[in-house]
Amino acid sequence: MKGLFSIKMRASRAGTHVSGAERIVPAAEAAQTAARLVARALCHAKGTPDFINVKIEDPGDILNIPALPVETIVTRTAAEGRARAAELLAQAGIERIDEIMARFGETHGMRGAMLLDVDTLERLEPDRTRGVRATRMDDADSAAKGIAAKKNHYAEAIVLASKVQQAPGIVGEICISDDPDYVTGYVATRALGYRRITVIKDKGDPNGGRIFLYRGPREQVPETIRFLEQQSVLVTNVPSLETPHASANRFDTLTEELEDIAAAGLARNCRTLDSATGPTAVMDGREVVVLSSNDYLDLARDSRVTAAAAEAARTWGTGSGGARLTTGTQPPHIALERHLAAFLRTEAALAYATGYMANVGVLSALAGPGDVILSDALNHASIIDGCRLSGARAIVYRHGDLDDLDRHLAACRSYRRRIAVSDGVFSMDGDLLDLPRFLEICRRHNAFSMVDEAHALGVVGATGRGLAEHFDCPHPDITVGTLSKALGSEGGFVCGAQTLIDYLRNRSRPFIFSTAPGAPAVAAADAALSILEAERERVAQLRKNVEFFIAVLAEQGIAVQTQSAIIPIRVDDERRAVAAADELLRRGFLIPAIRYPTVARGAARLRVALMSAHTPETLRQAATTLDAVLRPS
Ligand code: WAQ
Ligand code: MG
Repeated sequence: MKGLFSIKMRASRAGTHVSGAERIVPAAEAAQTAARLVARALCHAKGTPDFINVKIEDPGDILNIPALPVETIVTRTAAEGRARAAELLAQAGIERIDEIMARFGETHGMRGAMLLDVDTLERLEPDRTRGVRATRMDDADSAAKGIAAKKNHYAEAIVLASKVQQAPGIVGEICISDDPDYVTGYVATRALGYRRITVIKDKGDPNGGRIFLYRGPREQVPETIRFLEQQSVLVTNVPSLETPHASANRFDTLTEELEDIAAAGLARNCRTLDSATGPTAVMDGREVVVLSSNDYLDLARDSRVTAAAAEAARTWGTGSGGARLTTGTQPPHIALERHLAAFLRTEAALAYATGYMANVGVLSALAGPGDVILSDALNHASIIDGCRLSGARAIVYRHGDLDDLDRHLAACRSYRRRIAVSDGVFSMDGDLLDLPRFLEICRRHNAFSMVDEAHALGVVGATGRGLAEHFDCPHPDITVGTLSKALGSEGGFVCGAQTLIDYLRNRSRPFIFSTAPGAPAVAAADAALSILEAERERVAQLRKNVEFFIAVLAEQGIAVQTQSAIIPIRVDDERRAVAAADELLRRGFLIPAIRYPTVARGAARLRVALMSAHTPETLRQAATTLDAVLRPS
């Protein structure tokens, strides 16, 4: 006895084996190791045991042996894995391989291994139900590696396999786990070492086993078994796997995550609409009512807008071919920026390729370490990402709670720049920022005020000029907007003081390093803006539609609220929301389910967005259909 203990744990429930493990550790670590093994047994995936046996004993003579060298063979299917295993055995001079592999039909449910004569294919183990169990072995560095803490298939298998190949007469081993979730197995021989085969069985298959391959005289078999069962062995220099996921194909972690997403009812896919999207569109060969487009004023297919895009394509080309600061600026870009600034009555404007990039571009340029951004809890993802990218301190204040904003700003005097940022119309709830109050607080704390008016432009305010018009108050320091919603095109922009715009042109990386939006998109937005200015009845009609729809929903007993054209209908449960959206689509209404992570978990909703072009009949039908689909059956 050299101050070492052999510790064996086995756990069962109702007489059936649940888990087992063993260690050889210095006396000083025996108590802790035993406790860890018990803890591990108590939280085993197969269930809680009703019996745990821990045996702590003198290990007797200990043989130190080196670990087999390890190599990983990546396979994608069980069939491929077994074929590779067979090839390896052939390399090791073993014949009748197909017959040997077929013996795995007999190993299911065995606690130990089959001991098979490779030449005669006779089973040599005295107890064929149990098999031969290799025990009394450990990684010489197990304590240092913390192996006892949880089941580690590889760590245990490499120790076992290294010991087994030292047994007299053993010429190889094949192992397939009986863990339904563990598809990696191995083939081991002294010459080849330990060859891990990443996929050797199908996921979900509870059948596995071990076959120890023996070649030698019968008289030696008892000594082989004694060695496997009695000889204590410490395995030195066990190679560690490069990564925790080395057993898997590198795409497996992606597949697993996708499976988790799907299981939670959160899988996402793109639907194809086979027509221009207006108040109706063609999907899968039939017409559906679209109640979810942000083309609020139906300008994306307006002939004047599409003509402007076509004309710009002919004149300026479809792509700008360069960043704005190199060769990408053309007259349409300048014209649009002037037009936007004039529309919002600010000094200047700057176009971005998308609204997302405008938010990220402003925040990451304006704020950095030493600055602070105060952001509403329900701000759009692009604002959140802008906060992250900036490296500034980000403080999230409670949604719509401007007292909270005020308090936080009061505590942030020591920062170089303070930026308060909010959606103007909150994109998932349709509610409005109290802009006058927001501006007053920002002014008092000398903080930049920044508002994203993506869902406000063309919708909020008598002529669609957004929150400042609605509240009859000044604009924030920074207005972010989009060309992709009410303006029916694509792209984003920032409006504000000339100094701000000059600064962004020099500092905003999404602006500097993106190819300029193409002239067709830019000209389309410009033309749409002219229509918005000329036809203010579109904005009025949209507002009428919202009021009408809320009224007909109320007739159905569905109470909703909005201050914009976004109307959330709360369903809460993710799967129920998806089922409702599917059923609505079946009935010809396209209203998407909005789920985590776009909104909080358990706050799933159907999100209606109205257009000026929806007719009262359509809206009434939509309300009755929503009622039919959502009414608890
Ligand atoms: N001695 C002999 N046979 C055993 C022993 C043992 N100590 N323990 C298990 N077996 C037999 C038994 O029949 C099981 O059904 C079968 O082996 C599989 O056991 O590098 O987890 O514990 O990532 O499920 C391979 C690791 C993991 C591959 C194998 O085996 C890698 C595994 P399991
Ligand atoms: Mg197992």
